[in-house]
Amino acid sequence: MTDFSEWFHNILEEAEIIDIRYPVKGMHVWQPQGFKIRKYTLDILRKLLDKTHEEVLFPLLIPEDELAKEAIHVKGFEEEVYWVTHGGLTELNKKLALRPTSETGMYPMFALWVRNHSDLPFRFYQIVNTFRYETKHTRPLIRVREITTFKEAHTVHATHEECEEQVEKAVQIYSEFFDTLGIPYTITKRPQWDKFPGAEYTMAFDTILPDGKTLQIGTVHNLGQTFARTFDITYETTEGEHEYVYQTCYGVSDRVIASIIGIHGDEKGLCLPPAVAPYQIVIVPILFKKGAEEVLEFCRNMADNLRNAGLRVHLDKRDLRAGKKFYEYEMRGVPLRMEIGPRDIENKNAVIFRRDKLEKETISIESDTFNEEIKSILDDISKNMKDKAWGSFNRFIRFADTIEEAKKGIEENKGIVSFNWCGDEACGKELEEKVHVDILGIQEENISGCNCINCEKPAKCKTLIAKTY
Ligand code: A5A
Ligand code: MG
Ligand code: ZN
Repeated sequence: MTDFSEWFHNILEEAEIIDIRYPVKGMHVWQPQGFKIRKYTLDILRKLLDKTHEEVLFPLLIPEDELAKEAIHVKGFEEEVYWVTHGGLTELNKKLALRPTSETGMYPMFALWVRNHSDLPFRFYQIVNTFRYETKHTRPLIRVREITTFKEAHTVHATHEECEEQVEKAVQIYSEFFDTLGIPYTITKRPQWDKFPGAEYTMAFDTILPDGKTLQIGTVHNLGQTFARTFDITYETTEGEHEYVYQTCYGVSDRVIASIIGIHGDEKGLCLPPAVAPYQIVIVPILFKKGAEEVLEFCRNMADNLRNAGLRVHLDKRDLRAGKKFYEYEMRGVPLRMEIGPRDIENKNAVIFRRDKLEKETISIESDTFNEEIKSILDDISKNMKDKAWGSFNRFIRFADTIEEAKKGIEENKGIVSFNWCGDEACGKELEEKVHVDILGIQEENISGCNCINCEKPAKCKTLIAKTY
């Protein structure tokens, strides 16, 4: 992959994931193939969240006065908010914001819902579109102005301690989510000056795309009592006193789908993890004039059989050269292809082709455990894709002892450089300038016995930098 950006744009178009020709900057159309990948990705996320969360749905519009209430929060988003100012020809006396995120839409309602300690804790999430008037270069799925797949969770607790535990739990949920998708990541604490507006602290997940630039794919925020105080969210304790609640929120977006596509793809196109592939298996019948009907009948039975075992199977009966079909399914990233011709049926064999390894293999179709074997091959594909992705990811990470080494690491190896740092804002910003990078965050706190790579004062933490999307 010589130019990742070009590859990414081409594959979105060729595989019919997203059409970027929609005439509003930063807003794109999900096509059927893309929509399916998105749907299966969300199915995984919903399944993980539904164990401990409940799904809700809030309105898109937030009144100006609610959005403005939390001063730090609104300051962080003011340049990115889209406004609705008119209803038809009538100017609204209260402007309405398209949510850039939903804290200020949800929390006035939370204030009504939380009454006493028995109402707590609660954990809600919603999957919605949010709007951000991004000024940095927009890119499909990566930096969009309509985030079409914004999953935001919001939790409310009685104690600060419970909030910290919730942050840990959220980090675990996202780790499991990315693991299922085979997406590698780092988990760091964002520098204080770059945390989510209104948060006490922010934990970030970053992955690395094939060009060596990092992409923030998820964040978990401990909001402390900031919003509880602003929106007056209180509960009555057993002693009859009124206390402010503690809150967390965490979110992921379309960037997860960008990562699935970008990280697993190759020169031949998409390579989809079985968990999200629209078709996990495609069966291509190899037809000759003689015996074509038998072959088709055999393939139909096999497809039904695999579908009954819970797999997503497509039987491609089109009158096209097999080679043309192979090319298409490789480009579309179908994890497993089966080729079945008259000779295979005779020999009770099928030729399978693994998209991850680009290798053919002959398997027996006779055995009682055929479906199970296919499932275990799909599992092996998932595992192999994950291992491969982590391998490339780890090659992108270097440790640096000096600023020169850090610069060299970023220039030559791309990816992430880790180093010891004092943790001071002024030093951090100077370092970002010197190396032309962003600080992703702190990976390890409370280290001692070494010095800051930049100012040489005692180092307090191990930190990661990279060129970022
Ligand atoms: N309410 C909290 C959860 C929140 O809004 N956090 S956030 O601002 O950090 O956004 C959550 C995630 O959305 C980010 O980690 C990032 O992965 C993604 N994101 C943010 N801006 C985006 C954009 N313009 N396009 C695509 N994804 C975006
Ligand atoms: Mg932003
Ligand atoms: Zn320093």
